[in-house]
Amino acid sequence: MQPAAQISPKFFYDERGCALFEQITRLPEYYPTRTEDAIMARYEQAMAEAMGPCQVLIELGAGNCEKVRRLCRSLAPRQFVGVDIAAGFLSRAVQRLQQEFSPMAARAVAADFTQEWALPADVPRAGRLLFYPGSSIGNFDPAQAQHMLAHMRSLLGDDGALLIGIDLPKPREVLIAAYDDAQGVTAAFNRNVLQHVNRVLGSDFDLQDWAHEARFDAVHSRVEMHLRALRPVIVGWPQGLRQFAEGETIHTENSYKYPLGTFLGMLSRAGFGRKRVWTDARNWFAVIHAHA
Ligand code: AVI
Repeated sequence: MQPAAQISPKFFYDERGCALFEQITRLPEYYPTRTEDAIMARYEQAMAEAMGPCQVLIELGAGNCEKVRRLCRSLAPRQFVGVDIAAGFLSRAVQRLQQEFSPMAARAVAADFTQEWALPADVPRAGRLLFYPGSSIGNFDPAQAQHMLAHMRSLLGDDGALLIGIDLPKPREVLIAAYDDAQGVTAAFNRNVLQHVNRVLGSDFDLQDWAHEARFDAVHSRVEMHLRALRPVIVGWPQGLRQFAEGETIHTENSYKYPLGTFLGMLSRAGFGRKRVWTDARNWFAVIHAHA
């Protein structure tokens, strides 16, 4: 039997994928972005007081740099560093931020978090705040997420901290609707991964052959996205052919929904000390400030 097919979710983020993800964040069903933003708005003052001064604000998975604007206003850092896999999309967003928040110096760093990555050596180590919003940590499996947290801790001096957003467990219907919206934007986002893979790896997936599927796996507390073959499909690669039976799926993404206590434990194991947590009234999302 052939091994179950998988595509890394990092292939979502070509130019079209980034634009589709922006649309997803505005969908009525996709609660994470607006819930996180409401928490950040409501507790802006309290967060700024808890965090204290910040010299260097570093956003991981910065994308369009929308989420960091509030912190640029309230913390007025000297430097901003946006880190993301989608280099072109990121550098345009960083340029806009630079214009708006001058004299803050803003720069873009392209990095793939699934590989070893580092910040440029000239980014000052003192007074760093790492900002990792949107529950993007949920797209890694728990072992990878633990490794990433330890890596983040290693980027901080004793005066540094992490501000991270995590999506919490909630009713299954809410989760499925968020990852299978009525307008089909998430379906287009999921199918677009095939177009990107065709371009990068030279395969010949036909998007018409594949249907979007969102599932909830209660055992692992994660939403899974899959692409299901609508008919028997043969896909060509430079290395050969891959046959898919009708109904066979390609697993494209996991989105873990960590219970708060579990995630706080992961932060402690990664070497983070004092933590403060802000949530919404439904306890759907948490923003955590974790001191180095
Ligand atoms: C980027 N990441 C946190 C999103 C999520 O919710 O897991 C990606 C996404 N996939 C489908 N919709 C949004």
